[in-house]
Amino acid sequence: MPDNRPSAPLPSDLMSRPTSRRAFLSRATALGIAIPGIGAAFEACAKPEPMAGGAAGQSSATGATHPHLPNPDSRLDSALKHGKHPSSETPGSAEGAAKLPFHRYDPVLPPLSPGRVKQIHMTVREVPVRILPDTVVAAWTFDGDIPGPIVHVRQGDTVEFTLTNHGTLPHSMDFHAAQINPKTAFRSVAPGGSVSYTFSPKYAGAFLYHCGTSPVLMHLGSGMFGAIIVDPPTPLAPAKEFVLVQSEFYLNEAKNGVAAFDYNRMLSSEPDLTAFNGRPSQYSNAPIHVKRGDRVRFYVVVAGPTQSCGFHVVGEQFDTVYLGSPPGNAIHGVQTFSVTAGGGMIFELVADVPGEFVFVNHSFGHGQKGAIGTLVVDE
Ligand SMILES: [Cu+2]
Repeated sequence: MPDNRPSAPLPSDLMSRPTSRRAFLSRATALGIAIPGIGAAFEACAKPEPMAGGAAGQSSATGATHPHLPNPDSRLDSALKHGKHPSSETPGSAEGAAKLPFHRYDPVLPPLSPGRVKQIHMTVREVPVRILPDTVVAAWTFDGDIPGPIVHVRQGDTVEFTLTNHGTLPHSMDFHAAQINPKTAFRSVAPGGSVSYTFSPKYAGAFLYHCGTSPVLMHLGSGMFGAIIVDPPTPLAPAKEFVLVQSEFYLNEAKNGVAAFDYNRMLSSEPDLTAFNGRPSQYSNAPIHVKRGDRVRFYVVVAGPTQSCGFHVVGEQFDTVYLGSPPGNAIHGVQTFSVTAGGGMIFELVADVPGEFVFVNHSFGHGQKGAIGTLVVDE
């Protein structure tokens, strides 16, 4: 039988797109869109101003030079001024890049820790990340990787969260699993400072977390995102569970072996690369393995910053897709379902046929750019 699997893209093919980039820039210039104001991303970030009102009882800031930064709010994106051309290049963002090893991001959902109070401490780090054997990006991260760590809690748990900023710009944390006043909890914290808040997830599901500092597009698009998985009170059926966070890469030409994220390119919505868990095609090269008869559960979270994911498994069908909080909101017998940017859904299949099954963003432009992998069902 012919092998009809989509092939993994070649990094070299994807990274050299001078024609399309030039075409984009000239088109953008002709249309007079967006390009002028983009620059002040860093001005908006770097010049904190006093915020009216204090922190609510649920959250606090410590150690920051400027404890009350402007509320991270995407509306501020429109307030960008003329000037610089922002990229993710910051003082530490290329340090040690040459010796940085490539590692596969483990997609396995970590087990629930005991206890109903979950203390989570993340650090902001502006560091290089090797996303392909031959490609290093200047990233803004939670805990030094793209995506940040997978958080696993249960509905109704008390999540005591602290973010400490070891970067050079203000950053923040927005948990989509929280219902909390964003103006206080999700506010930006200055370099050297921390912000803490407590929330209790009201719904089960697969949720995004991300930096919400203005411009959100730049922070989210430079690597500051991850997944928080919330279990329902009654556990779902036993399964092999995997978390896939889809994201896009909009990169400058590499300088000294490190490519910075480019805000102008992010506005184009035409990424160079896409990926599940921060490395294009990593699960094509090192597949995910399960055994025949396993129930397989994918928690698919889409960080974007802009594109959605039509999640599909070639040669399989989902027996259940939870559109919202499980165990409700289930649909059955599904071929493909779209998870929008900023969303998350749970996809289940029963691996009763052995073989190699490609999972992919069936919006195939993005699949071809790296949002693709292989599930191997062993006998
Ligand atoms: Cu940030």
